[in-house]
Amino acid sequence: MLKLLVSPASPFARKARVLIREAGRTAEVEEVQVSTSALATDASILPHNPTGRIPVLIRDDGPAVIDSRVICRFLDARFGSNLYPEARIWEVLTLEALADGLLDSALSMAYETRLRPEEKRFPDWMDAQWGKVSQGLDAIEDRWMAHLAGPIDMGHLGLACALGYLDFRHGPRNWRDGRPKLTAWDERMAARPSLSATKPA
Ligand SMILES: N[C@@H](CCC(=O)N[C@@H](CS)C(=O)NCC(=O)O)C(=O)O
Repeated sequence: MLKLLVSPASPFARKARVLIREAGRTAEVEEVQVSTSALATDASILPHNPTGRIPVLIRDDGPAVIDSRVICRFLDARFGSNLYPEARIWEVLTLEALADGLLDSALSMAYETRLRPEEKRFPDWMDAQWGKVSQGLDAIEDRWMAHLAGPIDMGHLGLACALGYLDFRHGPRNWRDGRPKLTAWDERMAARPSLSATKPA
């Protein structure tokens, strides 16, 4: 049995959890909840991932797999779920990387407000990180909607997880403003059972 180290709020872990549900293979992966943060690592992660980050996929047939992009690729290969179709592989990987890039910035902003003491916070850092999120969302609204109208792949799922995290941690910044196409797309995606079952909490 595969074990996936997750937390209910983690958008990177959510990508793998969504893939497992899209593939209909929940019976084959035990999701193990850990409580970890950049300042307080859950010790159970470290033997598998020395950076202390989740998600981690613990296998019974080989070494653990780390990083959501590697885990999703591994699970897709194992399940044959075809969420990385060869015919458009570079677009899929690029969109997944872009969604992860939004998440890197959004997560670092959440750490800034949730972990850093108030007197040490740096507003310019927050603005610069939100700038990256905004630029990424604008690029998607301008250039990726044709891809997003096509069959579901891991780029779509990664992006839906990133948008869900923006709502979860940065709702007041209202990412939907000025992005009607992405807003409508997100509404349709959020109704998928894989995404509604894994909403961050
Ligand atoms: N690039 C990694 C990022 C993983 C990541 O940053 N995970 C967060 C939770 S969403 C984490 O474990 N943070 C704890 C830490 O930074 O020590 C991935 O795609 O899996």
